[in-house]
Amino acid sequence: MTAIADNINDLSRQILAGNIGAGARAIRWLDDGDPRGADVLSLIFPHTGRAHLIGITGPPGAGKSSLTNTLITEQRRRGRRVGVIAIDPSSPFTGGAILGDRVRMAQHTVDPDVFIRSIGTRGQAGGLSRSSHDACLVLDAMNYDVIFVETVGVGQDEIDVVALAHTTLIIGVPGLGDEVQAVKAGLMEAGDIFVINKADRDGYDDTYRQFELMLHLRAESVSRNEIDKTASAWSPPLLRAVAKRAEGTVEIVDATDAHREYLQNSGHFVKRSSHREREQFICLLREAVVDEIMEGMDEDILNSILRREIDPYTAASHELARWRGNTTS
Ligand SMILES: Nc1nc2c(ncn2[C@@H]2O[C@H](COP(=O)(O)OP(=O)(O)OP(=O)(O)O)[C@@H](O)[C@H]2O)c(=O)[nH]1
Ligand SMILES: [Mg+2]
Repeated sequence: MTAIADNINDLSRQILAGNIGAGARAIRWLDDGDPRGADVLSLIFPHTGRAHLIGITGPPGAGKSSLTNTLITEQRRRGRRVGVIAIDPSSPFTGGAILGDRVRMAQHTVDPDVFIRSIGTRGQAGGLSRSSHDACLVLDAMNYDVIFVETVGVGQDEIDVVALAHTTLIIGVPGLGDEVQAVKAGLMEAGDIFVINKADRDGYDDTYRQFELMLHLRAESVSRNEIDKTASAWSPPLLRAVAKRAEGTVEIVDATDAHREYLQNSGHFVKRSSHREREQFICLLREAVVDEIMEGMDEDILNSILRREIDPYTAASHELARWRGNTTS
């Protein structure tokens, strides 16, 4: 085994050759905000854009990791190399969920064609989508064919992450009244494929009917919206699964494959990819500009706002004008 390179040129070459240690190092640099991470990214970026990104989300404990585990097996059976990014939104330090993921996907950790990474959010706003986007790029450069991104569908940040994938899987489970409501509110729009897991549990039929109804309502509102006709050409399937017995796995992979084909044939694969890159670019730009403005900001301006001497809109445009003056002089 070759040693993992310290310099960015060699490390990038190792990443492109699929070296797992090299990929892990780059992801860590990017996660830590180490500038070497961005340098590596600039070298590997031209070699990305090929992988099929599949987001998996749903309520806590819905069986997302168990399902991902069976999906990896089926993807491997179809000859594909698989990357997994598991996001732990709640506890970047304790890593409780991360440990659970490791256990549930343990059988794949010895397979050189499967790479599983867990990433935390480190608390910063927007950090979640940035770290997961960066990690996806590294895995993409390592030539993984399919990349699963697992996140708990509880907050807007998490929904944003999976909504940026090419294909978004929403996982529901029987008997969770409130969670179904949550799914209704935030996740229905984002889903390309819906799966009701734990179909061995009581209440499956009721949950199935609820989802069916929600999908029906969604389809109606889509067909009324004539703006994006091609988007309505895909009608999201509703599937059943028992992840702990690997039931429904083949059908789910058939569906993600069909969705990929649909995206490619309709030009939406490229569209979704560019939307993703655009979001990332704007996010980075916004962060950099705000940092720079804040750095030179007059502390008193905040006090002036608090004293009602100046309103926040005027204060913001003053600060922007000051920054512009500094950058153009
Ligand atoms: N009865 C039943 N239990 C299941 C099924 N799939 C998963 N479980 C169990 O549900 C629990 C949670 O599974 P996970 O795969 O960790 O769920 P998760 O959605 O990844 O959980 P978080 O990442 O913590 O939100 C575990 O105890 C699993 O064994 C299923 O199909 N049927
Ligand atoms: Mg999990």
